[in-house]
Amino acid sequence: WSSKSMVLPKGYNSIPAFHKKLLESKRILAVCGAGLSAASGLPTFRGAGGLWRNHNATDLATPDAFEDDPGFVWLFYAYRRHMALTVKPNPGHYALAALAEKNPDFLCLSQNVDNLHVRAKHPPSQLRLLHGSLFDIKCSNTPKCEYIERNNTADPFCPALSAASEDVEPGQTLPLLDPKHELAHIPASELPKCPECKTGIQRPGVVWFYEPLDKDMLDEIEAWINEDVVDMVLVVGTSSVVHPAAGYAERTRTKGKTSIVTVNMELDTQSKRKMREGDFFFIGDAAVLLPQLLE
Ligand code: BV8
Repeated sequence: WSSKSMVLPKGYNSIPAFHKKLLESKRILAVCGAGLSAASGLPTFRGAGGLWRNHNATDLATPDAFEDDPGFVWLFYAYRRHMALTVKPNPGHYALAALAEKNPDFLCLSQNVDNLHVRAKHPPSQLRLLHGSLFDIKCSNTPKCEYIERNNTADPFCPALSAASEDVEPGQTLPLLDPKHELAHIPASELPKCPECKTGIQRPGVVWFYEPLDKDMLDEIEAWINEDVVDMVLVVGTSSVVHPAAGYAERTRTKGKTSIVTVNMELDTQSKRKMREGDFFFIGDAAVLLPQLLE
């Protein structure tokens, strides 16, 4: 079935119709992705200009990749920390934080590890960072070793990684992702050891592929969704390919008439296919659209 035959719901991109639905909505969930931080200047993962364009995610964001070459993987994350530290939250982050302040029944799930929601003062009890944070440091022996420490400042994370942050201006393609750029190999011995178990290496506190998300957090989200009908789900700036994050929007529909509101740069066939009566789709920059929609 071609996208031509797909009928989009009436008023799917009407802001007045959305505002009416928002006024009637009590329990609201948001699922955010890299597109929310794009306007802040952080590249997304997939698509043109994506961080993973020259690599697939499993080169960089898996325990095996870290096991094989921790220095290589740390260069990528030192760069991501460096960039996240040099940019600021955008009006999209602030609009979500303002909605949380106004409505205690609004819960924001974010796949982003850039700490921009926190810097936008999003109420912590209404924010769940599904994939952890670049600014948490764990032990490579996780979960056996439970060491975790917040480190908001070190840039580069350790002296051995200075190559990643000195010669890379924010927004520049990391030498790592530019295959032409020969990178010095950083031996694991130059990376800081875990201060707790003394055997592991300190690693970024993010959830890699094939790693489980925090179980307590998942149980909490499950309970929140099952507690009562969810009136609205905002799906903001995500390609919705990574699970379990990608599954939440459709899962909320089972409880009742849930309006799924997507904010994305493109209305792709996959999204068109999933749209139902009462859903909305706003095409454009989340940093511009969210303030218009939520304030
Ligand atoms: C797990 C952290 C199990 C690191 C990331 C079920 C079905 C299928 C697969 C699986 C499944 N369950 C598990 C899997 C495997 C895997 C998975 O989902 N694979 C996919 C790729 C098929 N999932 C996992 O491995 C997860 N773990 O389930 O564990 C388990 C259980 C018990 C015991 C052991 C294991 C862990 C997933 C977490 C991976 N970590 N990141 C890091 O950041 O480096 S994922 C990474 O991609 C990011 O965190 C991000 O969250 C995620 C998705 O990317 P997006 O945020 O969507 O960004 P993207 O670039 O893709 O898209 C940007 C979008 O924004 C685009 O749509 C674009 O159009 C739009 N946009 C751009 N600019 C703007 C905009 N929109 C608005 N405004 C703009 N200005």
